[in-house]
Amino acid sequence: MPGMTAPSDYSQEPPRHPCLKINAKEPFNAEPPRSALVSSYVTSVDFFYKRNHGPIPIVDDIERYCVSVTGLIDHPKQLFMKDIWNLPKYNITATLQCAGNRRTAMSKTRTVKGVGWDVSAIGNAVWGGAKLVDVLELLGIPKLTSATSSGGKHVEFVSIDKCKEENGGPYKASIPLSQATNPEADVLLAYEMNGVPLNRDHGYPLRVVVPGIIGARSVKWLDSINIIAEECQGFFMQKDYKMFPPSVNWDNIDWSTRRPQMDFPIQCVICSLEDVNIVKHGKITVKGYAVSGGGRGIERVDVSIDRGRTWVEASRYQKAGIPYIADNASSDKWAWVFFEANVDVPMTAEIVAKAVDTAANVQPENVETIWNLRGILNTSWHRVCVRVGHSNM
Ligand SMILES: Nc1nc2c(c(=O)[nH]1)N[C@H]1C(S)=C(S)[C@@H](COP(=O)(O)O)O[C@H]1N2
Ligand SMILES: [Mo]
Repeated sequence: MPGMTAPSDYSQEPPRHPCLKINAKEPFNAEPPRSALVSSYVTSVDFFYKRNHGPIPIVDDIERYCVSVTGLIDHPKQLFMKDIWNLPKYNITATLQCAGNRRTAMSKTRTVKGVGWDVSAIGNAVWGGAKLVDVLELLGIPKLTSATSSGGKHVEFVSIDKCKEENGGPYKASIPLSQATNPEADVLLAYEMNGVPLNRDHGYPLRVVVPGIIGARSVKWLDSINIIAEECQGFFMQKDYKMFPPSVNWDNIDWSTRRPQMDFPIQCVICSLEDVNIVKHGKITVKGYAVSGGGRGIERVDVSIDRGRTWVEASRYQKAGIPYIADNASSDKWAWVFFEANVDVPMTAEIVAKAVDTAANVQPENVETIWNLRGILNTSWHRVCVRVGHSNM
């Protein structure tokens, strides 16, 4: 790994914003307060959740840093940053969401294994970089290829961070070659986040961003790209980030029976309120984010103040002054949509939000029905409690 090294301890971690809520210190895992998410359509780098599995790598010589592309291709190649910078640059606004978002709430039903997260293991950024499709074209793989002549069907991304789950080896993941070579899938090798070079926490100098699928596949600190026949056999593809039914426990689990999770399902969360709130009067603005996987737009967000007996439709927007229309060219396909509804609640109320995507997928009513032992993909109706009165009541 020329130009980049991976520390084996946490003595050289980067500085972080003091407002982040730390869910695990080493490796560093932290999320912003809920209210910070809805204060800006593009999440600031400081407030963007940080999800790591080892110490943060260090670039000691950017001139020497390169990504090696190997595997089932005719001409393996080393790509330096200048090669990546030379390719057309794209700015893609995409929401990254950890599969473990809202895990803490799922663990209240039954214990789950994994770092606890509230509702902010998600963020929306403008990622700047080269499209993977252009990089692969440099290597002789044409657009819209599902298999290379030597049988390559998957693109594996390998980092250099030392992860205990990999017995000290690097984090890795793969996506299908057909997705990697589809220009419309917008898979990026990103070197910028919100117009500035990536910082160390988010993958400096180069990371993968795969829009519309769980954050786990967007590998940071990219070291090599391998064209392989079968999907990546790493821990995070085969022994983690898979969705199991509620009947599977740690005694009867068979990891080989499930596919690695890719798309994330329809999700929405109220961010203007905490789990329990005491408010002065009943007029409340309910504001939050909604997002779906696979580039599916947000068709509707419903809000209820009576536990889901009756509903009102919230307004939706991405950018101020531009009406959001799902699947329209004016909207950011891969980005979250904010929703807002003004409600008048009685003395006490449970406020609920649920979203519907353009395929008419809707969030499940209860977390119990989607409980899984790793606590991933909690997309159940988001509920918060409100009591009208004084805080000293
Ligand atoms: N090299 C590397 N890439 C990684 C990870 C990691 O630990 N190491 N974590 C993954 C997970 S699980 C998520 S959700 C996202 C988080 O990206 P962020 O820290 O930039 O928000 O990065 C992914 N890429
Ligand atoms: Mo994640």
